[in-house]
Order: sequence, then structure tokens, then C-alpha cells
Amino acid sequence: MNGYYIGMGGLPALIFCAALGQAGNDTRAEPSVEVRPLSTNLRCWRGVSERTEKLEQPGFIFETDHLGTEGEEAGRFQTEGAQLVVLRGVRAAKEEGLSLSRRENRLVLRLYKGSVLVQSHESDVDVEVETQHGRVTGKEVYFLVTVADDATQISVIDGKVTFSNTLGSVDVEDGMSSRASKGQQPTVAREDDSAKGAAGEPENLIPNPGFEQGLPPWSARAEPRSGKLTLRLDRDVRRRGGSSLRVSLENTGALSRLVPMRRVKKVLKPGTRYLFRLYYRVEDFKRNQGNGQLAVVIWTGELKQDPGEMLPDVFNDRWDTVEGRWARYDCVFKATGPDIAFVVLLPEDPDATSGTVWLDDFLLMEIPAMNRKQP
Ligand SMILES: [Ca+2]
Repeated sequence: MNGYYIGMGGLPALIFCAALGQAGNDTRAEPSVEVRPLSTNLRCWRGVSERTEKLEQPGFIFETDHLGTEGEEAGRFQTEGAQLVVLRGVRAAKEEGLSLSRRENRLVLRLYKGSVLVQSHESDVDVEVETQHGRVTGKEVYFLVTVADDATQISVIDGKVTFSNTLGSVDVEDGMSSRASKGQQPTVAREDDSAKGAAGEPENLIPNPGFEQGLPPWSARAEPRSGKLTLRLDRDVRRRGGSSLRVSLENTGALSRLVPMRRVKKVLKPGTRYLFRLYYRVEDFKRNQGNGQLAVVIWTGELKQDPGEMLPDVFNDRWDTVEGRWARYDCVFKATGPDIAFVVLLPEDPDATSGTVWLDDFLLMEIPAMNRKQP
């Protein structure tokens, strides 16, 4: 996709001490996986010693080791480069917890009970989560797996995974979930946003991002520079949920805003990176010289009024559109202050544009810092 980024970016090479613990006594030739703790509540049940210890330093664990957490707080670690794993309600014990192994180009996580959130970006490694009810596989994905005694539930936040067992297989995309009960095939994927925030992970910072509560607080005031432009809620064409924003253009001039400026105050942490995303669909969206283009401008800081005259953080990032299907635009920026304002507009271009644009499922999400120092 267009934009500046997709992924976690710039992880430094990790240097692991050869802290293999009791490995000298371990004659089994097991593959081991690197783990770098990002929280202080991680525990590891060691298969060699059958004891549970704190896991606070980066090192290797064996397939027979089982990771877990102490207390209710989520435990976080980084593994195999850019994979971020968050555990919740997972006990480190024999036949419990989370085990990790590397099989060729796959990182395999086996979860006995509890929930695990896996975020895998900018990685050439396939991720697989196995439970007693099925297997989840994907690449460059972000998903939540929750295992209870009678079923495994998966919810996908970003990307697409395959959820399968011996009885069947389903593909599950972002915003969807599926469940496999004991002895049954995984259910057909259905819309479900409940994973967002459920594991204490970053939430969408844009209120009413998918127009499900109608138009407000989005403004319906059309602001064409020239030509015509109308906005309305559309309940027939939408990506998720029951509605989207429909924008109709007729000889609409350059720099006209398809979405009037949207401001969200006091939601950003300065210096932190954020993902901004939207989904769009176009029909007969044309300039004289070719297909219509869209652009995004984002300002951050302490925004007092219309920041249109200020230097934006994302400046007129434009892209060519694709006709007749929902497509995604992503960009990443670093916040310079607590407020954000953004517009979706026609780029600077002498041509006027006509056609229809639908917008849905805006997302503004903090990108978890993965390369920070040990706590
Ligand atoms: Ca929607």
C-alpha cells in the first residue's frame, strides 16, 4: 500500500548472551527460541528442572519450557526479531502456559489455556498458534487467541489468518472472529471488534470511526474549492457494520476536502509513533487525465484552531485509487503533541474530479514500542 510504512520499523539487531541456564545438563537436541521480556511479570516453567523462575533477562527458551505470567497484568515479550507477544491469564506450569519452537521458517506457539496476543510485522517468519482445538497461521498479522477448556476463540485485529483443525478451515480477516469448540470445525468468520482493547492493547483513538453512530462528530459540511461535493451516511455500501460515509463529487476542484477537518484532542503521547488508517471505495472516480486520487494531511501538536496554515506532520500524502472494491490506506507518523487533526482531500492537481467515494473504518492506534530497553 501507499504510505510511509507498514510495520514496526527499525529494530536493532538483538544481542543475546548465551544464557542457556541449565543447558549444560540438557542432552536433548531441541531447538531454542530467543525471548526478550518487555514486562517484569513473566515466569518460565523450565522443563529441565521442573521449576518455575522469573524471566527478566533476554535469553533462549526450549520447547519444553512453558511461559506464563504472575498476577492479572498482561505480560509482554519480543521474540524472533519483530514478533511481539502479550500473555494474559496464562500460568507457567507443567502442561500449562505457552511454549515456543522454531520449525524451519515458522514460529510455533503452543498455548494450553488463557489468552495470547500476537503482533507480527515486518517479518519473514510465519506465525502459528496451536491449541487443543485448532491451529492459527498467518504472516504479518495481529491477532488474539483465547483458549478455554471447551473452545478456542480467535479475533483478528490486522491482516488475515487461517484457522483450521482436522474437521475444517476458515480464513479470518481483520475485524472478524471465529471459534472452534471441542470436536467441531471452526465457525464461519463473523464481524467482531471485541479484541481491540480486550488484551490491554492500544485502542482506536478516533471516536465513531466507522460511522456506526451516524455522522457526528464528523462534520457533514461540504467544503468544495470549486464544483460540487455532497456528504451523506450510506447504509447500503459499507465495509463493516451498518453504515459508511458517501461522498459525491461533480467537477470538484483540487484540495477540496472530502472529509471536513476532524480534530481529536488530548489523545496522543508526544514522541510516540501512531498508525493512521482508513478504508475507501470509489466508483467512476475520474479526473480528465485518469483515475481519481486521494490524499491525507495530518497535523499533531497543541492545536488551538484550524491548523490549516501550520506545517503538517503528514503532508498531502496522495495515492492512486482502485475502482470497485474496498482498499486500505496506511501511514505512520510520530506525534509532536497531544492533539491530532486530519483531512481527506483531493490532491493538488489542475484537474477537477467527479465520481463517488465511500470512506469507512478509520483507525488511529499507538504502535507498541518494541525496541525499548529492558525495564
Ligand atoms: Ca461502518
